[in-house]
Amino acid sequence: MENKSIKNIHWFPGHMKKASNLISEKLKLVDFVIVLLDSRIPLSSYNPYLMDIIKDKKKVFLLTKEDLSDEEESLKRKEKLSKDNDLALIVDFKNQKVINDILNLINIYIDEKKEKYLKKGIKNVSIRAMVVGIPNVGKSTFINLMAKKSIALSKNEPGVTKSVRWIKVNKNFELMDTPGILLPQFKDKKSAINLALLGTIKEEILPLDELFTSLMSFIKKYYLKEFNLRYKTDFTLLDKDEYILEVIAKKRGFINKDNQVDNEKTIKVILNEFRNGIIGKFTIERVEDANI
Ligand SMILES: Nc1nc2c(ncn2[C@@H]2O[C@H](COP(=O)(O)OP(=O)(O)O)[C@@H](O)[C@H]2O)c(=O)[nH]1
Ligand SMILES: [Mg+2]
Repeated sequence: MENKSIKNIHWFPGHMKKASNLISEKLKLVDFVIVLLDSRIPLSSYNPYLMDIIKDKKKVFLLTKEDLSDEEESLKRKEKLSKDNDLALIVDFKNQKVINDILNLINIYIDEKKEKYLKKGIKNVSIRAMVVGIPNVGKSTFINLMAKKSIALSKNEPGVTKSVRWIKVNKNFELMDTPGILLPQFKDKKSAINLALLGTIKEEILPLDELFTSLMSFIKKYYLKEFNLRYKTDFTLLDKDEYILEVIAKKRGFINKDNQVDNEKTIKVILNEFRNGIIGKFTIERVEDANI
């Protein structure tokens, strides 16, 4: 049973290859890559397949959805990601100010390039980047924010790949207007569950009760206090998941006609509140979990 449910959600290697080829092709046109990672699941949004393709490029990691994740964990993750020539920043795209922070960071690369070219007597340099990330991580939101800030409309690039257009953000920086979409890679069942918990992959792919069990074991381990605050309950580590569901269902009136607890509805509501930060700011994949 366990292995069966996960088997179906492995992407065909062909799909992964196609997505990667598209990215490799466009990669030739840029100086560096902006990799978006969901700060709540930085491991599962870090596709090792892609990381291999972009290993020779400089990277700016943006840990997105700062408003939904555990600040302390995001800071630790940022430290881990900022190494060699790579930069990292924790971002909340709901806050417009974030764009300036990102541009300040990118200035580091611009200055490096300027310095290199100045030696050759070239004064005006510009730098180009593309955005990559798994679905729902905030790629479109970010590109739209950049487009609003830009000084020029996207323009077609004659001669090069026809489909590539650039957003001229300022005189030194251009951003490819279409992101590279990554398929999340399910390294293991845990990864699949984490992606399903946040709705990155359809929750129907895993049985809802299994998802709830995983959610509760995570909540019990790290955030029972916040959970109790949200539902005005006093659950302890000893309480069984069925009991927790029953209590919340009754409080919310999620009872069927025949007086049965509507488990499905209750789980869906709790999951939805979890995803939207209503229960609290949570990081599922924590720095002590694994090394990246
Ligand atoms: N709370 C929050 N939501 C965000 C943030 N960035 C993006 N979103 C939301 O996440 C969802 C997916 O964003 P989108 O840009 O379409 O992701 P894409 O699939 O990578 O292009 C949308 O509902 C966005 O409004 C963020 O920093 N915080
Ligand atoms: Mg999008």
